[in-house]
Amino acid sequence: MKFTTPILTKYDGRFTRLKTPLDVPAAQRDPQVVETVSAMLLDIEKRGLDAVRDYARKLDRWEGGEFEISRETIASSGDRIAPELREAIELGAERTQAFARRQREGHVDFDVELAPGLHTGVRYIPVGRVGAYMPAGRFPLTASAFMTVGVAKAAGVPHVVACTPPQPNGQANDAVLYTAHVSGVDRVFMLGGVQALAAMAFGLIDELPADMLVGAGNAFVAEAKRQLFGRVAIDLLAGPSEVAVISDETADPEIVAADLLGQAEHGPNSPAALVTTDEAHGRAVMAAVERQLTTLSTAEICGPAWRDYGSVTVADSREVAAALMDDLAPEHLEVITGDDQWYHESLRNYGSIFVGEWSTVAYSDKGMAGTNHTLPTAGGAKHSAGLSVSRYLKPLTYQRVEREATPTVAPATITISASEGMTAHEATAQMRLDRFNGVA
Ligand code: HSO
Ligand code: ZN
Repeated sequence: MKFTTPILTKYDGRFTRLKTPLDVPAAQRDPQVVETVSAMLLDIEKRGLDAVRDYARKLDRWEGGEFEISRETIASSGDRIAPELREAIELGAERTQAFARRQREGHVDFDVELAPGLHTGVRYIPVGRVGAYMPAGRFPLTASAFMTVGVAKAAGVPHVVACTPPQPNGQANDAVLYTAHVSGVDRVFMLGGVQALAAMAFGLIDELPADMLVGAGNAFVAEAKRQLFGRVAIDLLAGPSEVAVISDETADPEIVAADLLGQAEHGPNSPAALVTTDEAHGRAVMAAVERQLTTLSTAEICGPAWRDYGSVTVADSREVAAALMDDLAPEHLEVITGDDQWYHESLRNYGSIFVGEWSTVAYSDKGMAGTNHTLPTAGGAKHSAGLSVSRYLKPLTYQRVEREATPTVAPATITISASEGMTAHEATAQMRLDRFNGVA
């Protein structure tokens, strides 16, 4: 199959945006998707498990029986996969946990005495109940539970349930089950899509509703999370996976091309952007992509992605290259240049950065780099970071005000409350001040 390449654009000094999925209507903003999900959520909330069963029959080809996957089936999933896959999954769990535990140590409770007797502080308390969605779409994305279940457990979440849709053979994917198992999952249900998220959020399959829903899925799953947000917390709303590379003449075009195709593989609408300070290098990468597409078994996916969502931009300085990237704010950003450290220190907007030619996105995708692969897409990296231990922790504040602190808090509270006309607020402070002064 022959795919046309994107055109190489020379950055001409005027501000141009790189191609992003925001340039096309995102699936989750498709009114059809919004309406379908809304109707399903209302129906499931009203009719409960009966509605879940109806949707499971219709959409998951579920044939009755328990949704819950037994402890034995989960525990023995490792025996049903190849030994080298089992070992790879164990390594991924170990790495992801090690990174997450280290990040957990960075959240340190504190207590500060802001004035004599005025003690305030923060305690990091994990969310109580997490529901993780483990997708099994075009590819099973085995590592997903490291990031959702495993990191939640490292944060100290006491109860984590997971849902995964049945495969065409009616069973859950064993590699996915084993990943969830080694990540410490408490319960797993074989349930897909909107009905799975609704069942977790409404407490229909577990004893209690989930407080937070995490995990990637298709446009319907993302839309369900968006509509349930508020009632539950969510990790983020993921669109098509993205990759961007900044490289120059010091980079191997074959490596850059492979890494662009490496994420374009996620789907025909997965953007892959190259920004380079060297035109000849940009052209060499484009030629390498074409060559690699002729032998790649998933060229049917990567090819259209590259054709429709690929971009190659020549910037005339590293400052311009960095500015273009910060505006794109890609999910994954690779830097393969003679100036890697400068870029690493200068760039501000990305889900996760991969510095140097030996760092490739797939290492993080599959859990081997220890970092989380659940990252903001579609420019979300401008305002948010990806999933991590921090997302599962609530920095809860407290105040313990001793009698002696009263003169440092009450009078100003009285003044502000009185000026607002909030008499009842004023009274709470006045009463204490009077007692402190011994007049009441
Ligand atoms: N790149 C995806 C995660 C993934 N890819 C897992 C392959 N396996 C979203 O960050
Ligand atoms: Zn990926």
